[in-house]
Amino acid sequence: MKYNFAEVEKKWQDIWDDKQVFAATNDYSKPKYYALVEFPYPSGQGLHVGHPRSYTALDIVSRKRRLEGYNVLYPMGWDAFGLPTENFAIKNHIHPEIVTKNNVAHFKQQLKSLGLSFDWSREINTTDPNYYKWTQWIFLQLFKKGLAYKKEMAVNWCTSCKVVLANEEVVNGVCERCGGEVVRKVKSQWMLGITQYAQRLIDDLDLVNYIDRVKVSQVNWIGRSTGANVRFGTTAGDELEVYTTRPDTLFGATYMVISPEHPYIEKWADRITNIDAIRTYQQEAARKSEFERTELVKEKTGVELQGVRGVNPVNGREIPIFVADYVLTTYGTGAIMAVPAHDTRDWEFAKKFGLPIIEVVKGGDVEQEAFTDCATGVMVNSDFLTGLSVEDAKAKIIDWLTEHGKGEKKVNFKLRDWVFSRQRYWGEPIPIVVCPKCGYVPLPEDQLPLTLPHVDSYEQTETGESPLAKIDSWVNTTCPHCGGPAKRETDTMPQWAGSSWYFMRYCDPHNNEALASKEALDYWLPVDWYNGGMEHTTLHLLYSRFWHKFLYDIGVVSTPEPYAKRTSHGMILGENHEKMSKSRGNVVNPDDIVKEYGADTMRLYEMFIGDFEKSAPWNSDSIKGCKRFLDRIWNLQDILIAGAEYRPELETAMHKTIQKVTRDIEELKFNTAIAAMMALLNDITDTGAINHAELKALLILLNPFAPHITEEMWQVLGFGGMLNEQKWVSYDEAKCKEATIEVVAQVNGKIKARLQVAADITAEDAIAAAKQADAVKAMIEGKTVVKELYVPGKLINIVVR
Ligand code: ANZ
Ligand code: ZN
Repeated sequence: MKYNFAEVEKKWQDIWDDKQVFAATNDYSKPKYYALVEFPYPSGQGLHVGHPRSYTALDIVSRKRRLEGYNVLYPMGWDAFGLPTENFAIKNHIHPEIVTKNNVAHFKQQLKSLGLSFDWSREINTTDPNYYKWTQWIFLQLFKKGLAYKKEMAVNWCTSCKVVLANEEVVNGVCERCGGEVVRKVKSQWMLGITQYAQRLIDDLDLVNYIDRVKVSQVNWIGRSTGANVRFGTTAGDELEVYTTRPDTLFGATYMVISPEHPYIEKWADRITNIDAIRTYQQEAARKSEFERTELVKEKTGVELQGVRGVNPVNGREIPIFVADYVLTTYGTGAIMAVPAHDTRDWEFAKKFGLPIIEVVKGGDVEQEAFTDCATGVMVNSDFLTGLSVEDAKAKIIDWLTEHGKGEKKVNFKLRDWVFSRQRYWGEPIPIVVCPKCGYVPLPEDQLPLTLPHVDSYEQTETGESPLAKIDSWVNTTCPHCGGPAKRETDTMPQWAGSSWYFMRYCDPHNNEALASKEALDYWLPVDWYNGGMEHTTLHLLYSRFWHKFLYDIGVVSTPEPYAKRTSHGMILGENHEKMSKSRGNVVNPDDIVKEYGADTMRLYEMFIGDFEKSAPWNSDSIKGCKRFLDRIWNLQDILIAGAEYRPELETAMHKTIQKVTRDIEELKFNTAIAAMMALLNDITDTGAINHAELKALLILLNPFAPHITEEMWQVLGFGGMLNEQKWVSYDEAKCKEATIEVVAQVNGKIKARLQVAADITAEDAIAAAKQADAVKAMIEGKTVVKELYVPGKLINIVVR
């Protein structure tokens, strides 16, 4: 009887759906397990074969946990606000709501066809007003605590999307979404004060179990740096404050640099004799992205500011001040002391502009290149610092600066506050009213959700305002505070908003009184295991940790961290080892695979494709191998015999495989777990039979990977109940070891015999056994044995002369 996967898979998907088999219960007395995968953006392209890699992995974990007796929450939803849908809507004149609805329907049908055990009763959608009501509510709480504020600032402006981008959305100097040119533009923006949480976002990584590369990239992204703020004098009278990580090199400062946006340029405009040249330079800098400005390989540019000079606080020496765009306005104080002898960028700049290079740390040849090593150097040319190590000099100069009121120790972070405004339609409206008398007034909570009005066109205004600005009836409102005429904020939230707290909503998705009940949050959080792409390590993961910590601070959630464990899967590449993309024509559509081979094969294959954490190329032959394996499992029915215990000849193999699969799933080694089951199948067929106990155990082990075929066999064979209601199989540690093993016997390094010996045989017995083998006997008779040795589990070698 041939296995009809299409029929069987549909059958079980319907049964699981009807019986809500995978719905998490609200019985909070049970031990819980919360498994989470990043919810997808429902794009027009539909599911990609990369999605099921993550979803299947945690589906396996979830199914295993259910069999282990946990109340499992494995939810799914839609991160549906955002640019691609809006751009599609603009192009095709279809409301983004409809576009979203269609895309979601398509995605959902695709996910269901994979037999993923999501609890669909908890499905959420970030564009649903019942959902974004709470996104807006969180924003209001942030606002009330001063963590949401408005600020005039230079922002990244995508010239083609006509939208302000977060720094993180500018990749290699171009727009992450469209590849368009990005320039700087000053705009008033809503900001979120994530930097106030920077230290905790680093420290609390100690509380969680994240894979190392995720931890490392979070720490690097936050970019903590310690140094000092130093106040230089100027001939204009003002103090000019710089941030430096190397205050020890203060005697080597030969010039200063301020960023083109530094406010002193305006302040000193009357004194600056070359103000026109400076203004021209400012305009050029404004056209460059931050990435371009700081790129090391780019040739340094700058203009000396004529008319004002800096004064070094340690020696009163006057040095020139430059305006140069390699100094950013948004980091430190927007001004630096330049030490060309020991900083590469300063060295390049000094060489170009013919500025002096003074060595203050011995150890390199500063005429050839900057000597940046500070671990071994000794201070020179530095007055009271001379002779000290760099570390000691740092401490001493900071003391000196503090004493003289010229500076102090300072910690800085690379992390910036989060630009939270978008001049777009398809996002959550920001629930703020702008009153000419009262300023920014939060919308009263009972007026939430503030829903998106319908508009005729989704384009921004010419000046780059949100399309909401065009609807007078929506914009004009009354001030909740004074009752006078006022206007609504027309900016919307960025796509990252909805995903910053979605894992909380799953805990209690239909709640209208709170984002979720305290009881539900206390029970389910933290998420026990969260898997997602490395590309979300710095943005989504950091943003959601920040929101969670804020909500922890105001008592909404009870744990300081949202995710107890975070792992990340590798990308699935095209058959030619290149990234899958439409333009390369190497995209594999999951629907085609499911249709041709079935969902179980697709699942098994995606888990067998390679190390879960590494990228892996698609391979059509390997899919066929997985299909064959499942067909052979199906055919085990033909050799089924009675028996309620493992047969002796299979006992070790059974226990060993159970142990391996049980452990491998926990360690993300899905590929080796599958390989172990394949090996067990071979062992079984070698014996020519399988009994009930053996088949039951094998079906339970395989069920999380291939849920349809295993459930069907369980039913067909009348094993009783549904497979998903059974218990995970246990193993006996002592029985996992082989009773006998094969070792080779060598004489003078040449293999003479293969022996079956007890796995725990002593060296003495092994050597004795080898000597009994005829071929060995023949070789050593009448000779002198000069050496004998047993390599446990492998070989016996006898050296004769
Ligand atoms: C003098 C110096 C001497 C520096 C030396 C380095 C080496 P982190 O925090 O590790 O990235 N810097 C400070 N503010 C800056 C800004 N707004 N734009 C560009 N560069 C800036 O590095 C901090 C160092 O980067 C600071 O220490 C400063 O150069 C520069 F041998 O000051 B240093
Ligand atoms: Zn008012």
